[in-house]
Amino acid sequence: MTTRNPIFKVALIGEGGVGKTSIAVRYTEDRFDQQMKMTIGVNFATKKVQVENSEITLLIWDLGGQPRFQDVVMDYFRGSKIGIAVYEVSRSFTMHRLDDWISRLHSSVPNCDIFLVGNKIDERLPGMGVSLEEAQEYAKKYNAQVFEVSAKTGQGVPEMFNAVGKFLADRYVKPQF
Ligand SMILES: Nc1nc2c(ncn2[C@@H]2O[C@H](COP(=O)(O)OP(=O)(O)O)[C@@H](O)[C@H]2O)c(=O)[nH]1
Ligand SMILES: [Mg+2]
Repeated sequence: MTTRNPIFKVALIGEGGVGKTSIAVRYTEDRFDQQMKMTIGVNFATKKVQVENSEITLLIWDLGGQPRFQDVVMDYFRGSKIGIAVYEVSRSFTMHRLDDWISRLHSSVPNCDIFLVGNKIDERLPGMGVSLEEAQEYAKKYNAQVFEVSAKTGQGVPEMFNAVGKFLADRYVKPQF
């Protein structure tokens, strides 16, 4: 069978400070930086994901989340296949602010699928912030899968991106006959 290596654009979205850049860096470089610099504009990273018999490449767009950059980032959504919508599990407003980010993404790419990702689980205090159940309830309106991760420890990060890869392969990579 011919092996193809399709490339899919994946956009990280969410408030500044929730850990979008840290998640991308953890996944693509397997490191963590406690003093991550604020993202200005957009960063790119690529990584290959093996999904059963096919290898796909994720082109990860990491957009600056600061309000004054929002006009700039609009155009960058174009062509995204998945929006990874990131919130911080200890700060529930960062999850609710995702409505805004997702509607912006959808105004550019109406059918873009959403993954909901709660970051910084290493800092979670019992009974505080967003529970997994609350996130799953919130995710329903976007038909989104939910993952909880820590860019700091790496917990859940490869599993989340593997699920993204599997989702893309199931949806877009058809056997060639
Ligand atoms: N404790 C903890 N801190 C994190 C985690 N991910 C990111 N951070 C910190 O949160 C801050 C913002 O991270 P950054 O990746 O720049 O967020 P972004 O603005 O969404 O790209 C930085 O100081 C990171 O070191 C995590 O999983 N756990
Ligand atoms: Mg950033």
